[in-house]
Amino acid sequence: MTRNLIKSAAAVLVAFACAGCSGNKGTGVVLLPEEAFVKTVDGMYTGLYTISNDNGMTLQLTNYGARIVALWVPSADGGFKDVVWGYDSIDAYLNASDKYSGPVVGRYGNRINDGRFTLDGKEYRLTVNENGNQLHGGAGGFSAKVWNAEQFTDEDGNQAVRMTWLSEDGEEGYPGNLKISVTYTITSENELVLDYEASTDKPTVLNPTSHVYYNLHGTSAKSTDTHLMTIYADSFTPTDAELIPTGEIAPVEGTPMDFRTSTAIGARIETPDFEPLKLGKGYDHNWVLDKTSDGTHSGTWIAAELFEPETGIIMKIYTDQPGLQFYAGQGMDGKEVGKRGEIHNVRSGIALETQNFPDAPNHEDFPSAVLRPGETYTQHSVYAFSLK
Ligand code: FUC
Repeated sequence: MTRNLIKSAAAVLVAFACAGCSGNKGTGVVLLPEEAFVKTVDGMYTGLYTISNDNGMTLQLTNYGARIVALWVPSADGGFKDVVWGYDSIDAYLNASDKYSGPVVGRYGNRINDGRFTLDGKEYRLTVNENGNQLHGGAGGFSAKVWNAEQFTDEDGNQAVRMTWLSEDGEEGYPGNLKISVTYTITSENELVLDYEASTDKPTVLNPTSHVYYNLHGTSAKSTDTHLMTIYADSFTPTDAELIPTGEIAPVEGTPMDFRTSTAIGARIETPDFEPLKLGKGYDHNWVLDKTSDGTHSGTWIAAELFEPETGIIMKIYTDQPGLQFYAGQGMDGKEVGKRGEIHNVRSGIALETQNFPDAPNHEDFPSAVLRPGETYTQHSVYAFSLK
């Protein structure tokens, strides 16, 4: 009798606990608490935003860097896995030595040689933050800004968060006041959709991307070397030792860069004497996407497919961008402690960034990254989750 009373009291407590779960129905989903993300940074409030679908797939975002902090997707065991790297508080993000865990990066994702480019005959000097080059829009780029966030339900009934930022003329050296928004949507098909939109009042260059470290094991305690990957690309852009493209477009055929058929990430990553892997200390390159459709997701092509046999989780990436940066996490050193107390060991999270080619503003034969007044920049990228 007493035991039953205790049991029903526990049931009531669980029911109350779930009333605060933002509609989350996923078994085993452990939400980060909103309080841990409340702070004032640069005079703006940071917060945590949670959206989900009826299947229980759940996304948590903070507006600091318009950043993904958790993404719970179904796994083959009937539960859910959080497939992104991250930390459990805003303070941990502010103090992290790796600034690129989950944010939108820009204005220019990846590198701009020597931190300079010429547009309409005028040279622009950017801030530099890596070997005299600019990486991911500079130290004060999009990933370091507190964006405005608005949570809403879209016309299809999907939960969404729109992040907006006004990047002022001269920010990190870029011309033009640039208005940008990135909308994150979780669909009923277990897709995470990112829609970018931007406009400027002066000619400028732009290449925003989502810089998330994925691990389909659902824990950074396990290496991503076991993930099987397909990249739909016949060629890639080789780089110099500072990872700046040489301008060459090289075929992947016959090299460890060939992911046209599903291959374990760890299978060839340490291939000796293959120059691009030596320079990158592993995979850290831009693949030139084939732009072929698999018949789904109109207006995009399939960029990559990632699969982890242990959890059965598949992630397919669709985009309308010409390139995909695949970085295998070789810079991780095991010093950072993330969510659930997990250590971020070497190659325990991979970045797959839909993008224009690195340093395109300095290569006439790369796709143009120029945005002019009156034009609208858009990007549509989909991360579709399923099980095998
Ligand atoms: C990727 C890489 C870089 C860098 C960064 C954090 O985009 O291209 O080398 O380490 O992420």
